[in-house]
Amino acid sequence: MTIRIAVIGAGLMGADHAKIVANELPGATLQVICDMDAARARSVADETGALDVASDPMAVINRADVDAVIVASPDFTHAPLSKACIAAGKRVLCEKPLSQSSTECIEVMEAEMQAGAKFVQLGFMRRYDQAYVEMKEALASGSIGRALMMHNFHRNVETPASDFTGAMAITNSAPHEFDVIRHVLGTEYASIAVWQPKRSDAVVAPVVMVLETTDGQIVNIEVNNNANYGYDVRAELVGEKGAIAMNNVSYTRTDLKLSNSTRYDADWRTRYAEAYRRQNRAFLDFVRTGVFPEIGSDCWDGYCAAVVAETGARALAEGVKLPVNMMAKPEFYA
Ligand code: ISE
Repeated sequence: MTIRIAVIGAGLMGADHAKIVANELPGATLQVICDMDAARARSVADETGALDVASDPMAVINRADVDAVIVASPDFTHAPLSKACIAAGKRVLCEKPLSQSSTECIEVMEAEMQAGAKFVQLGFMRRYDQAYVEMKEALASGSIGRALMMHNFHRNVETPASDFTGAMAITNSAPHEFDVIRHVLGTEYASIAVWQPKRSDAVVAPVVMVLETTDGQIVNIEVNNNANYGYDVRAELVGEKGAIAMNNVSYTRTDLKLSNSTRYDADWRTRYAEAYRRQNRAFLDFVRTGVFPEIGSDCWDGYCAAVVAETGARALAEGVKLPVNMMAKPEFYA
């Protein structure tokens, strides 16, 4: 039986998810594209062969011919739409963040707990990227010994929006690192401190964060949303016996004039194309079986990312290192 999927939001990420559902998810049907902008919904539907278009997300979630939902609308809609999916008893793959407010994340967790089952998988797709998978395996096998440090870079060509700020580097971009690092290390954060170099012409200067984990590891993260040259994510996990670093994915190298060069991706959609495919296949299995994907991000993970981001934004504003204070993990998410 095919799973009929609605994609809510026909922007960059919605269009990308629609293509994956249409072309790379055997067993799924792209049932509806929903966007408040009817022309945008139509254009994505035409491109992907979606069966229908709509403009009211709540109505779409409740349609009898929709089995599962992908939410890729603006950030502030993620939590209310996830709650609507829970109320309708439908599994949802919700783009990150679950919410930028940890209080709102708690509300979604409460809705899930009341429903008695997990319904929300979060789109922290990096967990499915092979580099992070191998880092986690290296720790599990003991090959590099116990983890000591993790170094991370996250660079975009330019800020995604003109009103982007340094705080948003922490609340919009860094949550990917916050999530995948605690997933790889299997620990939580104890504190965060944040710095920004001063640049006279800065639109958004880079942000450098240092976090301590509850297991005593040190994590540093540079987020540079205006790196100019390409989408560049790097990570190196340092253990007591060795280290494991991510290689940039590049199929070719050009040799010319006594030098060689490789290409950068323009953004995350191509860099993480395989991770998105794996994530969305895991979501389809979740819809079919009701068993939450082994390495997927759930609402608790969304809450953790939101708490670290909120604390990081305050640490930047106040210029001090702050403790990361999280609620006790509910038994339901253990
Ligand atoms: C964007 O919102 C994302 O989610 C991307 O994956 C990330 O790389 C980028 O920095 C964010 O702005």
